[in-house]
Amino acid sequence: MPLRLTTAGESHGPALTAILEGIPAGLTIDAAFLGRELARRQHGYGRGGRMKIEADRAVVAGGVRGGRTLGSPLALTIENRDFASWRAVMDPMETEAAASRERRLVRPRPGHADLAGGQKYGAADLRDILERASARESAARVAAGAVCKLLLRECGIDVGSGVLSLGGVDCRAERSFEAVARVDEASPLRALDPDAEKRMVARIDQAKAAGETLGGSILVAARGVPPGLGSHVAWDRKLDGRIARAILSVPAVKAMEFGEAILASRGFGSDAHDEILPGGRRRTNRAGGLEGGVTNGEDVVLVAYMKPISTLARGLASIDLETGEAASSAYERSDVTAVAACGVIAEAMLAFVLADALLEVTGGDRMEDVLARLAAHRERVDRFTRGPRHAT
Ligand code: EPS
Repeated sequence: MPLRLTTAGESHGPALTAILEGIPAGLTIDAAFLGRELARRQHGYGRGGRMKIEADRAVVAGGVRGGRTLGSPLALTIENRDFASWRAVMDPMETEAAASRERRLVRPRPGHADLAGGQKYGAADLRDILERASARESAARVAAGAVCKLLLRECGIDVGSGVLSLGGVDCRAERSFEAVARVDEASPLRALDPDAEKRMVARIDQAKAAGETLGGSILVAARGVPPGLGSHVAWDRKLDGRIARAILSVPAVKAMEFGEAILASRGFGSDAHDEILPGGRRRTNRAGGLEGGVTNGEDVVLVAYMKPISTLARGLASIDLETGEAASSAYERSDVTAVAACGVIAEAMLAFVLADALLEVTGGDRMEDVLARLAAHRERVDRFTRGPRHAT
């Protein structure tokens, strides 16, 4: 696994950092593209006050010179503007006791990492947990994912997403890359169906008025993926498992499926599998582009399911860890929903795993080598599939 990604940083600390190691030398880094990806993550009807404070921008602090990667680890830093208001509580070296006491979290939110993290790390102040568990961390992943997307783009691979359902309102859309490519990026929720989107907006207004939150599902797809990424030979090399791990690591995502997996589980085999046409293309893509843990050349298509955000204005039954008594869960501020943002984060994670699997096949210290080896790989697979009569 040639690519490695580590992020660091707390939600109200000074900054978020991503270290991305394994990107070959000679990849052009488009700073404007990184900025656009971060802005996409901030966008979406139903986001809370924090997104009005932040204007996420990635500062490249390592691994790039004159706009081109060097082959060394990339360091990407995103400043937390809100840190200015939180310095007394969140300064890495010196905090103020009175302010920290006032901002202490002792009433864990069901669904968040608060209680489980507190039990694990023995945190007297659950803020020690929430600050890292906050989905703010995903900004660092989106910055690193944008670099992976730039690499994939040079290789002819595009990744996109669109909201498929929100708060029980479903889009009418086929599960394909085309559906994702049609999404209006400027629309309130980046939904796959503009009519359903209007009802989703109304549903968010309703939820907000009730102090509630909402979840939903997102269609994520990649086009141009060569056959042969991942492998059937060992459980931990199967690409479906690796993608699932990355997608389920996105905050609040509790389930995912490839292609039409849930529907397929209910019917006959003949309704589940993708018949093979001469040349290797498929009649359908119900498998979502993966068979045996290996890409088959069809678009990689998956649906990620996000639970409603766990910070509810109306509160939920919980406990006060100072008294041990029953209490309502804590609330400062939150998003009503972040399904649109979740899609952008899922894209970043899919881009990371695909770039990793691609580099396994191509190897290469330099982009030039990666591209030449990828072209040779695509040609060999094509010859193989067309059969010996077409071999040159
Ligand atoms: C988020 C920043 C957070 C939350 C949200 C995601 O900012 P703050 O905690 O300052 O309001 O808005 O995180 C959650 C919903 C959560 O429950 O942790 C972001 O940048 O995406």
